[in-house]
Amino acid sequence: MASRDEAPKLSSSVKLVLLGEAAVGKSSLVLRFVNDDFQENKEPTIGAAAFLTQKCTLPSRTIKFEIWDTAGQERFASLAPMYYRNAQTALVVYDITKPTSLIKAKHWVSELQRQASPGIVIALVGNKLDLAATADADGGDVDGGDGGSRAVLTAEAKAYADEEGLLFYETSAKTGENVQSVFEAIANAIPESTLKPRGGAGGFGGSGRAGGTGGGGSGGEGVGMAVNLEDGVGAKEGCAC
Ligand SMILES: Nc1nc2c(ncn2[C@@H]2O[C@H](COP(=O)(O)OP(=O)(O)OP(=O)(O)O)[C@@H](O)[C@H]2O)c(=O)[nH]1
Ligand SMILES: [Mg+2]
Repeated sequence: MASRDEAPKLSSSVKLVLLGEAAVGKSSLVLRFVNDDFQENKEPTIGAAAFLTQKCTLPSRTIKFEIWDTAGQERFASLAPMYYRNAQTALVVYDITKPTSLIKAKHWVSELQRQASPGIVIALVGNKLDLAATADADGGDVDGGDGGSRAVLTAEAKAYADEEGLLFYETSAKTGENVQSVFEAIANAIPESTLKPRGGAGGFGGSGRAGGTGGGGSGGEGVGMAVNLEDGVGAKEGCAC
């Protein structure tokens, strides 16, 4: 009889894509998750997507996330399918201070439901929770200050997420609140049947080539460049998951 206790931990790579309106904090969430860092004036992602990896060690499995952080600006939207096509999981991010960003997030969710892999695990993430001010999750009284307060109710977004069968979290890349929890929840939610053994990185057109189409005439700024922090400062053994 095989001993369950001695069964090797499942170790797999998981392709994760971040989608959402510009400036909702996708890159900031990744920066917090991978480097435990935050930048107040983070520059927009330009061209296509950035690529980073991060390991997440759970009691039952080790997941190496291959993270594709897409550019939210509308002019890059047509590039997104090449990142979500093979993704096993997607973080669809909105900004809790911007209702239009939730509308955009819903568009991404329905596009994923129509066009991504059938078993894709989708998490809806309301970011910038630190700006929620004093408005309560279901009270919803926006304090009308300097644009820095909640404008999307937790209950509204949660109800939508429940309806669509999405994971749901509110996060702050700035303070780090709930950021690890999102990735941990995703790591737990990926069905074992879709986990592939480690070593099969790539996909998305191979070799991390991002974008490719001539969106970036002005050059520089990492246009179409895949950045893999695994070999550099970004890689961490395990995460707080
Ligand atoms: N207060 C606050 N600001 C945040 C948070 N997350 C991101 N920001 C700020 O919001 C701005 C946009 O963040 P990014 O991470 O670049 O947003 P993005 O979604 O990657 O934007 P694109 O790359 O253009 O799609 C930056 O100035 C960040 O510092 C957060 O949780 N709280
Ligand atoms: Mg970005």
